[in-house]
Amino acid sequence: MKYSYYDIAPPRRSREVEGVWELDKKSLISIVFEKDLHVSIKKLYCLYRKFIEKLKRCIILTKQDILQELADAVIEMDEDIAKKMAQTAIDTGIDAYEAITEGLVKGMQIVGDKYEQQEYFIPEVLLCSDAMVAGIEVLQPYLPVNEKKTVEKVVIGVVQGDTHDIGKNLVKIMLETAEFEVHDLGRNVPLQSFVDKALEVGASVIAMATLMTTTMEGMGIVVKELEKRGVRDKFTVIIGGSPISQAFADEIGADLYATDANVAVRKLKNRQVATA
Ligand code: B12
Repeated sequence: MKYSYYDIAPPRRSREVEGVWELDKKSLISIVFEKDLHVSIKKLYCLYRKFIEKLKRCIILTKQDILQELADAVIEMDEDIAKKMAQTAIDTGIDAYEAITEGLVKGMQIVGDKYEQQEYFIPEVLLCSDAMVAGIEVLQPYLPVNEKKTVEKVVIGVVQGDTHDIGKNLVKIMLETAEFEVHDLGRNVPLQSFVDKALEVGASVIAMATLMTTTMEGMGIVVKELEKRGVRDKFTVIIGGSPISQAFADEIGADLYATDANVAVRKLKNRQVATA
């Protein structure tokens, strides 16, 4: 089990910790006065600082605490703490991918629940997502890089009508880490653009995301368009997003479906092995 000195205290904890510090500042002062010690204010301040440093070093974080702090930073919309805790995760040897999925993404899932229970609304959700992205930016350089260079190109995007792009961005990051060359069309992507871009860049994979049931059908239209243009065999079509299922992928004739970013990379890599 790895431990870290808790040098940066997130708000939730710092309130408790500051409470202790305040108490101890008072007791320190009272000792000085009770014992009638002749200590200058400067000396008193120095003693206090040293005392705090010792106290800080007594507070340790376990791996589970760090993951929880990452999740809390997202839920509490705190970009600074998300960045600091992401760095703490790295400094203490936590795997960057685990910090993303078991920390930041777990937090975002709770945000999703709060949104559905109307405890959070769109502005809050956007601030939470900013905190998640801030944490990911710190962790991304530490994601393991796949040694085997891949020449494959992927065109990725969120289908027309849908602007949810947090999950798609995660998939993009993981694909890039696995050395795929990713062409990101963004969100609310006109359906024809998937095919046009894939042909233009010579991609072998088309990855489509949606989080809305109302826009799922767009994925099927893209597959049909590939057939219509006689290029269906040139591409592996992979789809994902919370309303998507294997049954839906089968129904529209997509090649692969993945529940999360890691599974998406694994499935694409496995298929490379199969076709090599
Ligand atoms: C964040 C969020 C927003 C944010 C989006 C910010 C952004 N930049 O993305 C904001 C606040 C803007 C928003 C707006 C809206 N939202 Co919203 N939103 C959500 C929320 C709370 C979380 C989604 C999320 O980011 N999850 C975290 C990520 C990490 O998870 P994920 O996207 O599922 O991604 C994972 C997998 O699905 C997979 N994956 C994702 N993409 C891909 C792609 C591929 C190729 C593969 C293989 C895998 C894969 O990998 C990821 C994990 O590794 C969900 C509720 C929920 N519980 O999901 C509602 C939700 C998706 N929203 C919903 C709705 C209705 C809307 C609005 C229409 C609301 C409105 N009235 O205006 C608008 C959408 C407008 C539009 N046309 O797009 C509904 C959709 C309902 C439905 N079934 O159709 C949901 C389900 C909430 C609900 N229950 O009502 N939303």
